[in-house]
Amino acid sequence: MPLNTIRVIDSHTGGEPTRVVIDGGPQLTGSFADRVKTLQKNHENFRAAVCNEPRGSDVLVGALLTPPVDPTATAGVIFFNNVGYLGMCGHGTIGVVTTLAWQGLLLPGIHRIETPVGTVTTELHASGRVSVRNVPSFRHAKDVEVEVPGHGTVHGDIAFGGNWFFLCADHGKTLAQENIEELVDFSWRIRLTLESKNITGRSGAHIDHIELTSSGSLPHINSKNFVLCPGKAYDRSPCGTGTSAKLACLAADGKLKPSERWLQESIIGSVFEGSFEPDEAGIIPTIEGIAYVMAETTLVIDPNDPYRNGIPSVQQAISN
Ligand code: PYC
Repeated sequence: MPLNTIRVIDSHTGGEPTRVVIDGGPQLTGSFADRVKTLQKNHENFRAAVCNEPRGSDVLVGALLTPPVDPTATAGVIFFNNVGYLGMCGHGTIGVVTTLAWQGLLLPGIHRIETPVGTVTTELHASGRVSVRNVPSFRHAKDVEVEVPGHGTVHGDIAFGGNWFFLCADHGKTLAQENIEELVDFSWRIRLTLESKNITGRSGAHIDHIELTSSGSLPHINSKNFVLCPGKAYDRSPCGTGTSAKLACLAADGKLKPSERWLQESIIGSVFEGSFEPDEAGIIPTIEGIAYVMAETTLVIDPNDPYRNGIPSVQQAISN
C-alpha cells in the first residue's frame, strides 16, 4: 500500500505550537459549518495522526487550511488538538498568518481569516507581529460559585472569547512554572466540577477552558494567566481566546476602557497585547503577538504502522 503523506509547517506563538497542514489534508466542501462537521465526522484519524503522539503531542494545535466560504476572507482554517476541535484559536491564528507569510503567500497588511465561529480580521505588521481582531466576545455569568473537591469554594466568570472559559481569580495558587503540575490538577478538578454540576456557557455550551488569573510578574504587565486547554494540556502562550474572554470580563466590570492597552502574560512569561472595541454583543477584542516558524516537514502515515493514527489521548473520553 502507498504511504500517505501530509505536509506541515510548525510554528510557535509565545511558546505554544501550531502545526499548519499545507498539503495532504482532507479536501472539504460545502458551507463552513458543513466542513467542520465533515472533518469531525469522517476524519478523526487525520486529526489524531497530525496532533497526537507519536507524531504530535498534547500541547500541539493543528490548523487545517480550507478555501474560505466568506468572500471577504483570504483563507479558512479549522483548529484541532489532542481531543477534538476549537472554535477559534488566537495563538493559532497568529501562527497561520506567520506561516502563510513565511511561504510568501501573504504580505504585510490586513487579511481576513474564516474560522468555525466567524471571520476574524488579522493584520500582519512589517515587524512580523500579528494582530487578530477576534469574534464578538462577552461575559455570560459573573462570580459563579464552584466547590472544588479537595480545595473548597472558588468563584469564576464564564465568558466567551471564541472558546468558552471559566476565569477564576480567587484560587489561592501561585501562578509559577514550578507549580504547573499542581495548576493542571487543580484546573482539571474545576473543569470536572463544572461538568458534573452542569455549569455551562450560553445555550448549554461546554466550558472546556479553565483560566486562572493573577497579577503580572512585572509592574507594567496587567495580568498573568494559566490556561488549561480541553485535552488537559496547558497553554504556553497567554491564550488569544482566553485573553479575549478576560477583556470581555474587564469591560463588563468597567475596569478597562475601549482602546486601552492590556498586557496579558502567560505562565511561561510570554505576553500578548490586548484591547477592545465595544460591540452590541459585548466587545470586539484585538490581541497581538508574534510567532516563529520552527519546521517544515512531511508527516508519513505508513499503513503498516499500528500507531499511524496516533495514540488516543486519555483525555478523549471526557472531552467528547
Ligand atoms: O490562543 O486562543 C488560543 C488558544 C486556545 C487554545 C490554545 N490556544
